[in-house]
Amino acid sequence: MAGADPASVRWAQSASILHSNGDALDIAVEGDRMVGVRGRASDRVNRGRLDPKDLFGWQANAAPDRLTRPLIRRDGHLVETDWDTALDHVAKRTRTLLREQGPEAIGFYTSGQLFLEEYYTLGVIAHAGIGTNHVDGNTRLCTATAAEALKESFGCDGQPGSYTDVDHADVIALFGHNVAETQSILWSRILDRLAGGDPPQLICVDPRPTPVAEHALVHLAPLPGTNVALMNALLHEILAHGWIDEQYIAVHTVGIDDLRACVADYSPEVAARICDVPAADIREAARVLGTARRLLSTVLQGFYQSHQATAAAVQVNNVHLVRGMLGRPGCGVLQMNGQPTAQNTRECGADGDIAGFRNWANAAHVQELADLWNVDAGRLSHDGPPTHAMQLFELAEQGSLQMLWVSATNPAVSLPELRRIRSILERDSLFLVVQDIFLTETAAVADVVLPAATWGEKTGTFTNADRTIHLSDQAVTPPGEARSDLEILLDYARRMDFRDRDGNPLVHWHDPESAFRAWQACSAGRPCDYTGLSYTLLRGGSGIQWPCPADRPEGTERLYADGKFWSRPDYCESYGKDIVTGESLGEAAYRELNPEGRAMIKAAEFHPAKERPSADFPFALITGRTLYHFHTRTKTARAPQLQGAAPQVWVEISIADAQEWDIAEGDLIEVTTPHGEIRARVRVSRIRRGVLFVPFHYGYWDADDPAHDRAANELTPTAWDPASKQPIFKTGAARLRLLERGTGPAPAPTTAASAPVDGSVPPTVCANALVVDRSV
Ligand SMILES: Nc1nc2c(c(=O)[nH]1)N[C@H]1C(S)=C(S)[C@@H](COP(=O)(O)OP(=O)(O)OC[C@H]3O[C@@H](n4cnc5c(=O)[nH]c(N)nc54)[C@H](O)[C@@H]3O)O[C@H]1N2
Ligand SMILES: Nc1nc2c(c(=O)[nH]1)N[C@H]1C(S)=C(S)[C@@H](COP(=O)(O)OP(=O)(O)OC[C@H]3O[C@@H](n4cnc5c(=O)[nH]c(N)nc54)[C@H](O)[C@@H]3O)O[C@H]1N2
Ligand SMILES: [Mo]
Repeated sequence: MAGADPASVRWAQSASILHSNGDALDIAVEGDRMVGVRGRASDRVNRGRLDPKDLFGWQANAAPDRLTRPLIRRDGHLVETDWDTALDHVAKRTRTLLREQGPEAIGFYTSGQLFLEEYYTLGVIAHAGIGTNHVDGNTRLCTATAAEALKESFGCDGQPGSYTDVDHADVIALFGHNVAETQSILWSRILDRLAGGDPPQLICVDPRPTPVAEHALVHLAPLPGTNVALMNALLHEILAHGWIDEQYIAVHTVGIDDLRACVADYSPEVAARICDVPAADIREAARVLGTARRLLSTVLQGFYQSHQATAAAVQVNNVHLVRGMLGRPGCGVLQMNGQPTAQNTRECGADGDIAGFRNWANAAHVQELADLWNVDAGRLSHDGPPTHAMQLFELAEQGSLQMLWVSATNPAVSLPELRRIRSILERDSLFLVVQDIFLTETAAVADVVLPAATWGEKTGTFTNADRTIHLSDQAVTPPGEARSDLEILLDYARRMDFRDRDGNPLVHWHDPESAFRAWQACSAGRPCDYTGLSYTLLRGGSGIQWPCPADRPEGTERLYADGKFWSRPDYCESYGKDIVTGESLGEAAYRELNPEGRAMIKAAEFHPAKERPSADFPFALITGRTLYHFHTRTKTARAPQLQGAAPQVWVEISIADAQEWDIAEGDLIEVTTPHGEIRARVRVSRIRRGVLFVPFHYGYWDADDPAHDRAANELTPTAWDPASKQPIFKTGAARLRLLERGTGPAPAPTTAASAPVDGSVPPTVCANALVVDRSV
């Protein structure tokens, strides 16, 4: 808040929008300008702490290149226009397509970064207004596997654990989760425990030397794509030693015999060969997991975006089920979220689910929604779940999807195999609407660009990874003519004149609070029950964890404390799938498997990935994040402290591989896969041998460097997990070629998993003094 006069500052309540941790903060406002942020000490999640992205990222709101007017494509160029022209054009195209092709010509691709009220409105417009099943979010790239793993094990989405489990656990196991860089405040909470009187033991499963790995008692660094083999060996050891809760298994679960039979074949030696991890380390990790008294596990993209994603994530749930470690302090599973509001996309049915964790395959659930919205159930029923993102793009490629409305996501950088994605987005047969705050790589090829007001400029609620709901108040006026995503959707609904069965407006709310109330009605009686909440309750104190039914407005800390699951056949969100093939089970099979609504132990054999290192492509390629940037950097590149700390793409390589290939810190290399190539400077790090890591933050819409040769997704394959349909960003094969010797170190941070082995690289500084430029 440097530069501001404390006396003239007012504070607006909010929470972080740059990760899923849900760190509560207040935005400082002077006049009508943001001048800083401070953590909210009263909040259960962060107790006042903030991470670097939160401390500096808000500056992007005031970037001079914000979109301030709608744009429309004329004669091949995007030109400024007014809202009436832009939205009438969109509404007219919608009506023409509905008349000539039907609802399935229209699709929506949204985000994990809007607010709950916006997703609910979008879901109602798409499903009940248009009647299309083509609705998904970038949550497909992010937490589709989290949701799927929860449905497969517990019958329903919903995080069993709570962040307070960190305070009680004696073992914390992190599976493919670099929490130190991606949820730094949760990591601070773990560091507090490590520095305290009764420190927990950490288990880390990650091929990179993350800060978590450095603090771990056991660090397992498997070859990418082999998580299932490793998990099966851990379960093999746990079962073989009888480190299980027989009573819990007998009373609360089904499926233990299948698991026993399956993991019998996965001795630590077998897994050691597949994963290239010492068998002794697997034994030691299994002992720690098996003898923990209070075990907390977290799972994230190292599992969700790797080969056999759902199958691997479900095995973590299995560890907790066989050990009876759920619903008690310190005993939790967090199938993590990544984006700040991903949980809400899922709850509201703006992704591949329907609203309120209802089951699309259960006619009674579809009827409930039809009754609530007062529309014909026939409009909402389909013979499959909502279309997944990769399929949306495939339909556009084939030409049957002719209008795609993209909100708050940048697929031209974040989807796999970008060469193909670009060609789809640029197709003449696709009418592309992009709703964003900047002219991104995706917006640049749109037919209509709608300028959104964002976090801090609009009011709404969102829910973090441990089910904590926060209110985010409007702090300042949006720039120019930018409008909140909710206002844009409401205006579109008015222009489309969507009506219910009685001829009344289908979307009958008019602002955030009335949208929230509409959602509350939809959530009533479902697991994500919000009926006990209100904006008033959420204002002033701490965030609150759902379920919050009317008789429990203080919320619920842990799920399944009573050993009862939301998995009864009539109530569950999904009838489940074969977690290896992805085939749906169907109602009859589910009723037979789980008539009483218990937790389900589901086993999975390991199968090797299709794309893996070979003579032509000798390295395993993985991609991911760094501490200082958020995704495609539309916000963090506009905060000088963050951009300065990680200004340009790099590629991490192990010491042994660097020696073998005669490559040194700072050299420029070309990385090639069967799908494309990029150029990047080399960071020699302690990453495991045989693996290259490239951060995916660096797109190609950059005035200083507009080339298509640095985005990690030039390299990734069009491939997804059969059960969750989440794209596989973390199991590929690559080769490299030296282009030019370096003259200095790679532009990679020294402070985290990308730390150099070369001690002479100057340390990364993320300036902590902040100067507000008052001249703008
Ligand atoms: N700083 C920062 N924080 C963020 C974000 C951001 O962009 N920047 N984004 C947010 C979002 S949306 C998300 S989804 C989360 C993601 O948070 P994380 O999942 O923690 O981040 P990633 O870097 O994608 O991947 C985590 C780790 O997976 C490991 N990994 C790769 N392949 C494998 C494998 O096959 N097996 C195993 N066991 N591990 C593997 C990588 O080495 C990496 O360290 O972060 C959130 N927080
Ligand atoms: N190779 C590789 N690819 C990956 C991943 C990986 O690990 N490796 N991770 C995947 C994951 S987990 C994720 S979550 C995705 C993220 O991928 P994206 O969603 O494409 O990334 P973002 O940069 O967060 O894009 C969000 C967009 O929304 C805009 N925006 C921000 N706030 C608002 C708002 O309030 N309203 C509107 N309308 N727009 C707004 C931003 O300017 C930005 O353009 O990437 C995925 N892609
Ligand atoms: Mo994500």
